[in-house]
Amino acid sequence: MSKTPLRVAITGAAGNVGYAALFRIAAGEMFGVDQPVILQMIEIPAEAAQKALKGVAMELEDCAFPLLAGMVLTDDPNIGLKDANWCLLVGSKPRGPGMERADLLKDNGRIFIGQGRAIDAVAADDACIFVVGNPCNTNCMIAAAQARRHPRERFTAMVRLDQNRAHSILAAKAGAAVADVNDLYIYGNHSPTMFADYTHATIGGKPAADVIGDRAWLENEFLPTVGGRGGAIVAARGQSSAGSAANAIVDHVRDLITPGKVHSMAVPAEGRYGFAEGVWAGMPVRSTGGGAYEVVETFVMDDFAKGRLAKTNEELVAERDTVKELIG
Ligand code: NAX
Repeated sequence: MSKTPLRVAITGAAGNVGYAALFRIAAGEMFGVDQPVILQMIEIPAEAAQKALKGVAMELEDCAFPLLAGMVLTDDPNIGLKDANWCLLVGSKPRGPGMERADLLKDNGRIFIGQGRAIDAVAADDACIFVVGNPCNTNCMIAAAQARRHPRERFTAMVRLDQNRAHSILAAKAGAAVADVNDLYIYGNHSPTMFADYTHATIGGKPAADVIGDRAWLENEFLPTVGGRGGAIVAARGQSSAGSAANAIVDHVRDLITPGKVHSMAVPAEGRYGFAEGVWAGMPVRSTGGGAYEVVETFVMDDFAKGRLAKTNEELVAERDTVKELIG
């Protein structure tokens, strides 16, 4: 007997990242090749966005995906998030020319308050909420602050693209296969302040720092290259990451529902690794099944790593404080 379809809501469904992610979800790459899905696609009311959304739905139809059990197209979060088992919050307002970061935080804060309330009102009891739209850590914190039915641990934000970038960059430097790089996790904000912890990473089972043999490169080139990769993609492509972001969305969710997988997610920090109370920070987690996880707290940081953690924490605290009044 076939499984009951999962309801997967996605905001910003007609945007770059949404467009790239939807086909992979419908193909079964996120939830498995025996799991039907109903895609509940949400866009802003503007005519152009709704028209584009219709076009995306037409293309999904044209794929004749056997797992695609239905589609909902809407501009209303209360319809799009209704009974959703997964809420992928991808859409957000981009930073305009001359716009202050604080204004961006507040504008997006309002969006995520609205969506957080809608999730609380209409999403499935078992809903997992996954925030991609930037600034994703703080947007996630804002959405979670609206939750009464869903525990805040169910709200996670994406640092997986940063982990994947770090893996590839380290593997290339070592002349090793990506699969040989392990235990490389992202801490803190999804921003250039993040810490891609090479100090515990291994390459072919040996400490990465020994294999690379160049601490200065790791500190002064590797970290800024990972942190600045998003900007480098924009400079090269004229558009921000879409295919790789969609791939990271698939990786985040697939690993979150795969018991035993250890991977990077932004989660409520609760003082772990020295992060402040209330912020959502990237850190390693081990999935325990059904979208649940436990934080891996056993990595002991050296002074350099502690300094990097403090820096990214400082930025998260500043973001939290900027939106404090908004969320009460
Ligand atoms: P686009 O501008 O191409 O698409 C965003 C879409 O969201 C637009 O179609 C817009 O109409 C829609 N939207 C805006 N507000 C909405 C709302 N309130 N409800 C529903 N839809 C809404 O951006 P795209 O390149 O797709 O990026 C989407 C978001 O992902 C951005 O915030 C971006 O910064 C963020 N990213 C985060 C990443 C991460 O690692 N955490 C990586 C990829 C991506 O850059």
